Amino acid sequence: MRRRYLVVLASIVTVATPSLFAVQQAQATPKPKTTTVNIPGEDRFAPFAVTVRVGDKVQWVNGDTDDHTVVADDAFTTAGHDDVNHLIPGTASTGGAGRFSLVFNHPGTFVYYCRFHAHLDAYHQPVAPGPEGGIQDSNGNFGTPMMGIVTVR
Ligand SMILES: [Cu+2]
Repeated sequence: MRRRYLVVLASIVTVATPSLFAVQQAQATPKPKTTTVNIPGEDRFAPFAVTVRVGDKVQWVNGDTDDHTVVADDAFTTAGHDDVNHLIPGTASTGGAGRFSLVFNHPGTFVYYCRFHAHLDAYHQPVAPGPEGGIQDSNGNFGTPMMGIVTVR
């Protein structure tokens, strides 16, 4: 009687164990997602800030007629992809929206800007280029650099 009980118990453990591991693995590694940052028909990234998980992809889609860039040489960039300097052609160049994507493999902050419509100042902060191509508000100020932030958790 006792021996039969042990055999039944061993069978349950053998059958149940693999499915328990499968459930734990599914929870530990969620399927990677793609988050899109659009460039509308003006000099900005929309949305300005996105938050993704480790392993996710961020895709930039340039729907503007002008070319734009994704540049990251910022001292505060910690999520990888330092020294990115990538041109994303506008619709006037290629007839369709240019695309560029990066996969983020560790947590941190990815601060980026467009080198045509912003640059870094002496403190590594993105600033608008001014009359040469900045976004001028109704008061005549060039205060909005074309930049964005990806936070990777
Ligand atoms: Cu730009």
